[in-house]
Amino acid sequence: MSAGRFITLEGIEGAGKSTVAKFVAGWLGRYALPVRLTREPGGTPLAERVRQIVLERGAEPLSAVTETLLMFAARALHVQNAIRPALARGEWVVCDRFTDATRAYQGSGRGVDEALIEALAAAVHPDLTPHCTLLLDLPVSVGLARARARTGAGADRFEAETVGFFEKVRAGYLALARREPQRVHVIDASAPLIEVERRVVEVLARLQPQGVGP
Ligand code: T5A
Repeated sequence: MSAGRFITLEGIEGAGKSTVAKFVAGWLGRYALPVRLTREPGGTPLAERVRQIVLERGAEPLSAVTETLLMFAARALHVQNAIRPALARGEWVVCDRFTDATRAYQGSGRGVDEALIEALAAAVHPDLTPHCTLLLDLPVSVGLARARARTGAGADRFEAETVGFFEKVRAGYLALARREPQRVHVIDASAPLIEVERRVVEVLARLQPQGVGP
């Protein structure tokens, strides 16, 4: 059995993560690799329930720290009950967002202490870091226009945030990519989808196990 890989997709709303995640899963599937496509927050029945709590625009306020704890509560369920078992079976896990999203949204966007985020990451997924992160980067105005065209008036708690918030999130993501260039690959997501997919294949090809190629 060949070893699985853990691939994550990151970026602001409307960057194309879900679209590209499906493309990645399909591309890997062409080489008969076992693939698990998943997302955060969510990815298991209980974690999906936490997702509903954290995304809904309810009456009760949710502080930035509470939001962070809920993200990691969902992540703990996801890692324990889905990601680690899949990797142990040799599957390639393709995950739409992971801890970099907490670093960018709760850390850079909301100002939650980086030390708290890293302590929670170390507790929830010690020894688990994505092999490869595809950071789909594009101007905030373009991402929000795409996301809003799709969701219309039904925006969730994050989609209802200001442009200034998403500028901070985007800057946080780009800072992560500068810090970890071997893992985090920046892809221009404002390009036509076919061009984005071409760049993604270029990056994935470097991860290939023996016998797998573009
Ligand atoms: N969150 C999450 C945190 O704050 N902290 C955390 O730790 C985690 C894990 C939910 C929210 O939770 C927050 C961040 C989020 O606000 P989510 O479900 O991933 O996370 O929500 P969104 O980012 O809102 O997902 P979206 O569906 O809006 O964005 P995607 O997945 O990036 O975009 P996608 O693929 O749905 O594409 C959007 C539209 O653009 C088109 C697609 O066809 C679609 O219509 N599109 C393109 N059009 C032109 N050119 C391209 N290259 C295109 N690529 C896609």
